[in-house]
Amino acid sequence: MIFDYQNIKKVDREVYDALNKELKRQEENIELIASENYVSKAVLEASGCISTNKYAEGLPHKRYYGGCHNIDIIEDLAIKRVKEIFGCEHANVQPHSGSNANLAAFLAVLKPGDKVLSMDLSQGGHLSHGSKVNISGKWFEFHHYGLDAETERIDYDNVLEIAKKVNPKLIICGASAYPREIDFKKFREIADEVNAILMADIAHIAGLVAANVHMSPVKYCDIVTTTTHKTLRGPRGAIIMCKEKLKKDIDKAVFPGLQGGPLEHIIAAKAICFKEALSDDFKAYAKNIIKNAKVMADTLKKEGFKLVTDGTDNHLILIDLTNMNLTGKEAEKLLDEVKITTNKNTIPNEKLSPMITSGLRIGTAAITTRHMKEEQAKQIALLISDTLQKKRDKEDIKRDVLKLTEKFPVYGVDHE
Ligand code: DSN
Repeated sequence: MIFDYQNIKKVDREVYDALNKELKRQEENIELIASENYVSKAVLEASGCISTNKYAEGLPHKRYYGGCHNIDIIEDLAIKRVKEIFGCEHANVQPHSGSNANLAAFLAVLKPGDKVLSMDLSQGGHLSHGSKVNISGKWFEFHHYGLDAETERIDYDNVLEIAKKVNPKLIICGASAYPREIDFKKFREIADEVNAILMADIAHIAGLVAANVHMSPVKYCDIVTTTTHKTLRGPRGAIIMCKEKLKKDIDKAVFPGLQGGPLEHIIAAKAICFKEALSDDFKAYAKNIIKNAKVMADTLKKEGFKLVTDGTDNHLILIDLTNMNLTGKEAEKLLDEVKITTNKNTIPNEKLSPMITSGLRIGTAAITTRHMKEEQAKQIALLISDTLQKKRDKEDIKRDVLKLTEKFPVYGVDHE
């Protein structure tokens, strides 16, 4: 039994107790962290399966270890399914994480000191896209584009202007906190004008792209990286897709360039996630993620909240709290107290530190997995409003949260 943990209980009571508490938290809380989701029981089972025992350095059928024939079947399936979902020419399913996938992509096409253009972290970009505290920012010369001050959207003319000035070897499109559709075709045109390689990091929107409810970057980009655990709803990990011409460089960069043995149990879980993502159910799921986000955004606006870009096209909403006399840190804490889980986030032209922030990021991937629909999305937005605008007693709100999550179980199993 997947949540039985009887063996863990026998060996390690402390870990067992913490796992049970975490199971209870995941069932009871409303999960709104835009980068989180709940995997299926099949994906969960594979994540803890016997493939964890196997070394399989190399690629299917070209390994540095014996006994890999069963592992090869699974990794072949994962690669085949990625190609089917996204229509890419080549896929490597071994990166342990999104940051590793990005670093491997850099290793494949850049030399230390090369120039790269990406979205600024404080405007919605990602740490591994050249932040000074990350290896990417230390080893490469990163330049950044931001958002238009008025619309808070990507200004493609401005990106082109910066690209012409900087002349980067690589341009990265893709973000961690951008609520609007990204136009990958426009990025291709910009990259072509300055003769740059184009890479998309679609970690946040991969599930939406897989279900064809967001424009796909695959046709336009030389390299596409993504984590597998956000809207794609797979295990914690990542993949890299690329054009045939970069296949060898990407594969060599992942191993032996950056990683050793692939996590074959996680690759099994990825293979299952990709099978799930090919289903009609998943397509309906991705549509519902967006519907729920739109209802939540509209309700929050009616309740007086300012949203970055005034709404959303995808799974996430970025609330600008500057008119609420609240910081992101305070809002996150208030919501935590009523069992609604979110994260503080910088907003465009942020005045506060990343540990405080003026924004709050929320996303609908996880609530949609537990089959919540527009009615519940609206209810959750009202619960957020009640909490942050202190309209009702906290204990009262918490009771409503518990009632709601009880009606929409995640795994539907008892915890101690
Ligand atoms: N840390 C992830 C997020 O929350 O967006 C990105 O990797």
